[in-house]
Amino acid sequence: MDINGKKVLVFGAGISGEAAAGLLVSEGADVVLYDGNTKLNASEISGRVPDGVKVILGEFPEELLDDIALTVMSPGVPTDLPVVDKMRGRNIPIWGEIELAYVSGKGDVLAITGTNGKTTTTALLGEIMKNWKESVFVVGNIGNPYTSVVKGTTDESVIVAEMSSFQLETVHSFRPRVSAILNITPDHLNRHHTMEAYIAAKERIAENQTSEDFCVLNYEDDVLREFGEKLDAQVLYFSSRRKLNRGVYLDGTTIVCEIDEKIPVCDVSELQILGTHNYENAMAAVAMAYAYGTPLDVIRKTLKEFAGVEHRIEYVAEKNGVAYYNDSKGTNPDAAIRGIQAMNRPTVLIGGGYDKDSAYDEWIEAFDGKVKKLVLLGATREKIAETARKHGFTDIVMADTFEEAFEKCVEYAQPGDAVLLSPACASWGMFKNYEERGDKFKELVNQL
Ligand code: UMA
Repeated sequence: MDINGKKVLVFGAGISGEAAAGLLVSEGADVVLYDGNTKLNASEISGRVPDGVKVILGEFPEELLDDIALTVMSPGVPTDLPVVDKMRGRNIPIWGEIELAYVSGKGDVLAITGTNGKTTTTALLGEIMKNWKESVFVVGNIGNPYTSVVKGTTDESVIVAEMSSFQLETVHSFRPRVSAILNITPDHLNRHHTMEAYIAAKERIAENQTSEDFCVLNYEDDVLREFGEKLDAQVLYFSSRRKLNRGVYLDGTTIVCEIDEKIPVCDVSELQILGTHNYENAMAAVAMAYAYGTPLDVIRKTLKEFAGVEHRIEYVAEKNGVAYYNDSKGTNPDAAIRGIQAMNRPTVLIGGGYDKDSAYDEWIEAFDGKVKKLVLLGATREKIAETARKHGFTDIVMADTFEEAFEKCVEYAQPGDAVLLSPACASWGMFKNYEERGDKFKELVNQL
C-alpha cells in the first residue's frame, strides 16, 4: 500500500503509537493518533510527534471510520474491540506497528518470540550481530519500537526483533530471515482468551517464511516440536535434554552446534548467565546466528562477554548477609518458576500484582522447600494465597504497598538467605511497567 497522502489512524499513543505516527508522517501520511485514555495530555503527546499529527483522546469518533485508509495498532490494544470489528466490517486494513515498520524498512530481520526468555535471547543475539555487522538495530517488545529505527535501515542492516504475541496478531507480510519460538506456556489469557489463540499468535512469526529462511524451535516443547514438522522454513531445533541430529544441544555441560558437522561452541561454565533456561536462550541465539552465517569466533566471544538483562534474575547487592535479586520481569508463573529455580539459598519471595487470569499452582509447587516466606501484594494476592494454602504452603504475609512488602522481606530474611522479587504477575495497576517495579526494588535495596 502506498501510504503517501492517505489518512491513517494510529490506535494507542504509547511509545509504539508515537513512533508509528512519526514514521507515517515521514512517509507522507495524514495521521490521526488516537488513545482512549482521557487522562493523557494531548499537548504533551503532540510535542513528541511531528507537526500535523492530530491527537484525539477519549471516546472514539466514529465519523473517522468514513475516511481512514489504514489503521496501525499499538500492541497493547486488543484486536477484538467493537470499534476494531467495525473497521474490519468496512475493509479498513489493520496493521500492527511491526507490519508498518517491516514494509517501510530495509535489511534482514531476525525475530524472536516465546513466553519466556525472549528479551535475554534478543539482547544476546543483538550483541552477537553488533560484534559482526556495522548496522544493527535491536527492536520490538524489548522496549524500542521497530518503527522508530526504520529511517536508518539500509539493505545491509540487521534488525533483531523481540516479538510479543500481541505484536504477532497484526502482522501480514512480516517475513524474518531467521525466526525463533523459545517456548509456549500459558500467559496473557485475558487478552487471547484461549491457549489455542495464544499459540496461533506466536506461530505467526513463521507464516511467511519460505525454504530460504530458518525457524529455530525448542525440541523439548511438544507444541513447537510438532509445529516444526509443518513449516516451509528450514527448521533448527535446540534442546537442553538430548543430543539432536541437526540443531544446537547441551552435551553434558558443552553447547554443541551440530548442523553440517559437530562443533563444540563453549562450556556453560564460561557463560555469565545462569540456569538451564538461560542455556536454552543461549542455544537459541547460537542457532539463529549460525543459521544467518555468523562466524563461530564472533558467536563464542559474545557468549562469554554477555552479562544478561536488567530485571531478569538480576543480582542487586548483598546486605547484612542477605542476597537481593530483582526478577521484576517474572511477570507470569512460568517466568517466576525460573526465578525460583535459579535460587540456591532459602528465599523470601515477593509475589502478586496485576491479574492476567493465570493459574498459580505450578509456581507454588516449584517452591520446592526453598521459599521460607511468601510476601504477597496487588490484585492477585488473595488468589495466590488461596492456591498456596491448597498446596500446603502457609508461610504467607500480606502487604498493602510495595514498600511494606519490601520491609517485611528485610524483617524475615536471615544472613545466608535470599530476597527475590519475582512476582509471577505483571506490574500494571501499581507501576507503569516491570522496569519501574524493578527500579523501585533496587532503590529500596540500595537504601539499606
Ligand atoms: N490503549 C487504548 N485502548 C485500549 C488499550 C490501550 O487507547 O483498549 C492505549 C493506552 O491508553 C496507552 C496505549 O494504548 O496509552 C498503550 O499502548 P501499548 O500498550 O501498546 O504500549 P506501548 O507503550 O506502545 O508499548 C508497547 C508494548 N506494550 C504492550 O505490549 C502492553 C511494549 O511491551 C513494547 O516494549 C513497546 O510497545 C515497543 O514495541 C511491554 C510489555 O509489557 C514491555 N509487553 C508484554 C509482555 O512482554 O508481556 C506483551
